[in-house]
Amino acid sequence: MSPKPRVVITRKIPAACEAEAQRLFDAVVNATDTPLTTAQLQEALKTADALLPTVTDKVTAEVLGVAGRRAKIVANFGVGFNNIDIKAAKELGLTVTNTPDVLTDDTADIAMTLLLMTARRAGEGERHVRGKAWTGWRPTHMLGTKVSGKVLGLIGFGRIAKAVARRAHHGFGMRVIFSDPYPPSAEEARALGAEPRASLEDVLREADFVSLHCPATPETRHLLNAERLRLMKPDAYLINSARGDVVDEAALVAALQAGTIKGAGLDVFEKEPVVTEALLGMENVVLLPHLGSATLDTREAMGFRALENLKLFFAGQPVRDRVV
Ligand code: 8YV
Repeated sequence: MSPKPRVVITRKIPAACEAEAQRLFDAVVNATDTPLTTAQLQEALKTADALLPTVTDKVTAEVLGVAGRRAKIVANFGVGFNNIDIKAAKELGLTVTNTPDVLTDDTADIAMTLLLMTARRAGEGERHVRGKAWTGWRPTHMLGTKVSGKVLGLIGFGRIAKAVARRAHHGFGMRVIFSDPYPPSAEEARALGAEPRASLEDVLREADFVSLHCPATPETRHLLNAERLRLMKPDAYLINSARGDVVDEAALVAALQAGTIKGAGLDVFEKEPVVTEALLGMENVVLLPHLGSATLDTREAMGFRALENLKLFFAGQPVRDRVV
């Protein structure tokens, strides 16, 4: 019997996934659960048949191009793969997979959580109660923004955006508009209660809430820059559960400080885990530590999906979620 393929798993994963990884493979888990360095990632690629990284691992061209590389597949734990240099992987003939579908609902839930929390001032209200500042109910206390009937603008209309549209339209009675370079059929959009707009700029001008759902690529880096943020209504909110790179965080801080937008709900940041200091002091901003897919059910499903890709690869079959 040939030895089991060796797989380096860069972070602690749910126990059930780790057990399955040990059963299927000669799995090495990073017991320290801290991000691996460039040298450690290179070492992993030299000594293992596969790497199972996450968003915190910078799998650069330098890492992938290490001399004496043994690994032939990188099975990312996550749907986003901006942590991996896909162009380099392609050039080197490496297979890269991700974990779509299984985290769609959870991530859509986090986008709605941020939307509701910013609109209804939930973070601020929590701090108010915990800070023992609450003196009691009054008609004008902590008034927020009504969500029902408002316009939600989705930038990108892939799996997660569609799940947000479904929740927002059918659950919260919002009007949904979107822009996407690859729009769905008119029928599919209609079923979700979503109307296409010709451009991203049109969405920004019309929406009361703008929610980002595009991948982080060189083309979408700072898609929301100072100029585009200026197109948003002064009483609109920005929600980001996609990737920090899509927003120019300094420009967002400037817009919030100048009051040209009303608030923001952020699950992702440009330099995670570092968050621009000014944001930490803003009451009209809700900040979450990249919790999009953070439920046990979904993290297990993500782990099993990454392992399924590895299993298929080592069985010589087509992987389920090929990126390249
Ligand atoms: C992941 C995410 O948990 O899957 C993604 O792209 O943003 C998160 O939900 C994280 O990125 C781990 O790779």
